[in-house]
Amino acid sequence: MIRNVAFVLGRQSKIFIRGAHRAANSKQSRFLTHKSVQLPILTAFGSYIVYRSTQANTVDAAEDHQNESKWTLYQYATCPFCCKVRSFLDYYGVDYEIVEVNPVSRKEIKFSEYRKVPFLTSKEHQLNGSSLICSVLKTQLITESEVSKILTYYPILENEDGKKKSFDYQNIYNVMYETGIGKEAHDKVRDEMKWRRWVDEVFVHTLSPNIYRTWGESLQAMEYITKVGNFSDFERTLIYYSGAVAMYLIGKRLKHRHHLRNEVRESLYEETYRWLKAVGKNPYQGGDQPNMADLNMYGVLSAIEGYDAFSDLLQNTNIGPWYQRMKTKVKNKDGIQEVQRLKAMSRN
Ligand SMILES: N[C@@H](CCC(=O)N[C@@H](CS)C(=O)NCC(=O)O)C(=O)O
Repeated sequence: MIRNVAFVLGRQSKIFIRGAHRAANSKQSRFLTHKSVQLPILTAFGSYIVYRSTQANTVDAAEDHQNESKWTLYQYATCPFCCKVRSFLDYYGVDYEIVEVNPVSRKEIKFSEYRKVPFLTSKEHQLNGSSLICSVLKTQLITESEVSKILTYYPILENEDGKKKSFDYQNIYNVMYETGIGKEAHDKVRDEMKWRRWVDEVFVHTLSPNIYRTWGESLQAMEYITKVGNFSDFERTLIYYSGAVAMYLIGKRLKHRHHLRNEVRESLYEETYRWLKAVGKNPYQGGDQPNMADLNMYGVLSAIEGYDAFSDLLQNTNIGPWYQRMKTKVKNKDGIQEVQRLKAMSRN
């Protein structure tokens, strides 16, 4: 992950170290090449690597967590994509339980070929990635079709880029209205899909550089992340300090990678205004009621609630009323009524 402490850990520490080398030619070089800073970070990462190699990885989380509840969400509590899935599940009143994955050992997801979170499992299925999860479950809620049938609408394509193989689900922003929809509804659906993609490809990238913007903010984020995440006491202490340093630096890299403004708050505000323009005079982007774009935007934004970046956002834009409306909708599980309405409409 590029958006959360988990990013610092595991294989991502390699990226951090590579980043440190690159930064030797940049403004960050003064910081990174200073021995008083390098040593504690490298010691911390060194001890982490030794520690990780001594961990036993024998938990079969799939079996442990598959019994009572229909769906199990594998997540990092603070990851925006996971927050997005939780908001979706809560809004539609879907029954689920959570497995908080340890970002260091990731032993809870050893059984899974898909190496990221969030993913959702049931006895028969595994849904990988936040947008696929939302689209498949929304389709299931309104059509009541079998998940195995619904999954055929989201085929996986394999990409081979040199040695690297990756897999992409298709149509992840499509809810499959099996009965077909009229022209007006179709235009709305296209708009909804466009904004859902924007949340994943644009908006979400403004978050990390903003929550790790300064040393103070980076420590604030790490304090929260280590508090709610699944860490051992040893990892918690190690990550609080080394993670704050690493994420501060990674935040700067991400700022460049995603072409954010030098003052990253400006990018956060600009993109938020873009969203508010799409909402327009209506209470929601979906009109009188939230659509999937509202829900997804609310979900990722809720990942930074409590941070300075979020209070600044409330003070400098007028996102507050929309955010509050969404929060209430999710809390009240209003999606349950929406599904009933949609089902009644398709019967008539
Ligand atoms: N497109 C995926 C992105 C998920 C993602 O990037 N997850 C991060 C956590 S926020 C992750 O698991 N990264 C791998 C890791 O931390 O090892 C989605 O929408 O779910």
